[in-house]
Amino acid sequence: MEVDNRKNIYILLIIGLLILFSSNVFSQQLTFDSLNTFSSGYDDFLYNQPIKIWFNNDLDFQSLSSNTTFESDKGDSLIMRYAEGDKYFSIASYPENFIPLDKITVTLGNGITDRAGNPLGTTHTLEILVGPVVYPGDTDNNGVVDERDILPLGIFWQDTGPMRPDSTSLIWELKPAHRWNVIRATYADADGNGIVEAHDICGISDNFSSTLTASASEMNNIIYPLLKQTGNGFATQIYAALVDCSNKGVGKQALLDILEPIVNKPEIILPNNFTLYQNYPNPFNPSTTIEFYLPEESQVTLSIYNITGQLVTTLIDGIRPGGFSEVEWNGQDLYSNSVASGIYFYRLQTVDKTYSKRMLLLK
Ligand SMILES: [Ca+2]
Ligand SMILES: [Ca+2]
Repeated sequence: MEVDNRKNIYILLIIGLLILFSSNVFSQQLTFDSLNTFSSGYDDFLYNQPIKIWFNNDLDFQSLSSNTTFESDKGDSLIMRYAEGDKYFSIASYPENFIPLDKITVTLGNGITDRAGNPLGTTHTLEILVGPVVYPGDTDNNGVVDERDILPLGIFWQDTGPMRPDSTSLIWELKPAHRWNVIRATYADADGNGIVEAHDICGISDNFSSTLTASASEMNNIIYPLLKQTGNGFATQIYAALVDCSNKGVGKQALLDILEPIVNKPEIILPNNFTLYQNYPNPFNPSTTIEFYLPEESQVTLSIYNITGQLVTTLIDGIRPGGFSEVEWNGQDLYSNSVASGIYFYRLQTVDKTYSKRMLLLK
């Protein structure tokens, strides 16, 4: 009899505990958990997948939609998606992909509750970066694959970063990528294997445009920094890798022709004198790059003038090291106003000499 009574007490106790749990007496505060995604370990999101925002409990979606805001820096159309009984909701881009390198800001208001009515309590602001996309071989990310794309291989030679999800494919299509520390290095990894090395030359070779567009002076600007950065070994290695690349179109032969003289004759003949090169692109809109060569460290001024000889802006006024230098002009005057279409002159002034060239801004 006494045993039966004790058994009944235990059963009542268990039922009581079950009631307590089911009425949420012990349920937790709602907390934001993580941006728990496919890309864990990286500080950005791929542009073609939704951003998932996780909590510790199932969400009350009515409270969610009225307490959450989200916006995009680059003009992405954003939509919120959720499903009943989930601990997360998603932010996706409408219609399909985020704009590369966009910043999405999501604010989780303190009025969000879980399905048991527990509030979030504090507000969270999440800034989420979207990753870049890479066209294999366009290592300077200017939309064209040409000999200029060799240069980033030299600049970022042996740099490492996250592999692309579709690593090693060189097919000419947008490839989602994770950002490297230096964003420009992301594009230099043409094959997406996580290191800038000799095989990346094949991305340039496979997707080479049919036109060689760099002038001889620009070639100096491609070759010289390559050697300065890495020595002749760089050229030898990418030349050897290039020999093994597939032979698509004119790219492989064009690149072999460019690299052959470097491999066989490592001494590059540098200009003896101050040299001011033609800007590129030209005509341009809205910005263009001006390059010059100084045989030694020099005091220089580089200014832009309009057709009537009035000063538009000064881009450089100071001491520059010997070697090649470049500066970009964004088509703005001293007061950050965009200037009108027309002919402009750029003038490089050293202590005892002046050089000038003209260029065309075409809007
Ligand atoms: Ca390019
Ligand atoms: Ca690579």
